[in-house]
Amino acid sequence: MTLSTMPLPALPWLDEETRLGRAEEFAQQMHRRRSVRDFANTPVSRAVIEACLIAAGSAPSGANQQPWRFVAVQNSQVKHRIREAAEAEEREFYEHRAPQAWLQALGPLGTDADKPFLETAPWLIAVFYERTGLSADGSRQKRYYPHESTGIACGLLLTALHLSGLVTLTHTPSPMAFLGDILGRPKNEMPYLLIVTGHPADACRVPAIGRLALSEYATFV
Ligand code: IYR
Repeated sequence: MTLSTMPLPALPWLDEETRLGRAEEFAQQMHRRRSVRDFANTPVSRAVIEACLIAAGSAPSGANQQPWRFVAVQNSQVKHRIREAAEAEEREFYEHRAPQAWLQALGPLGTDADKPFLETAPWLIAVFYERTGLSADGSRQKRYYPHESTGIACGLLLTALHLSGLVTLTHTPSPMAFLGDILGRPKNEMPYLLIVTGHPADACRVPAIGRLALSEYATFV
């Protein structure tokens, strides 16, 4: 196959002070992101969700296969069905499936099987990854690094939502097969994550938990 190329889209050349200033300001903004479980029912426009999804679609992916698929749910009946199914799985998890050590690790977050935010928040974004794709001749084609690629796209999506002034929860009811059933997704798509987004409730509080210092998670050689 012949390689077709194009010029790299222009990037600004920043002086060191501006570059460092931007990097530090961005880091500060991102450290204000918190997972939120207490949402207001204030609406958020579809245009904002679309713009954030367009940002997510810029993620790098294995062999540029772009295996991520997003279903943005605003419909109350669909949100209700997702809540019912997620809470059924969560009750099973908290009451039977979760090992003691896992429940202990979750202690500081104060989570339980009740997920009212799945109906209160204006948008639920169900994320799927393609395990295989359909090629032009109708045959099934393997996807490369679909989890990693979709994870990066989700990181960009969370960033875009945060910078748009919204809060998010990365929710992983487990197992999540019900998402594909409720949303009528094809069998080659695997559920990956449920991102809850909207505005925080008035006087919303979050667990007082910390973040690692740079030296604890980064090494320079
Ligand atoms: N899915 C459950 C449990 C849970 C698991 C992890 I790992 C968390 O970081 C938070 C919760 C729930 O949503 O309650």
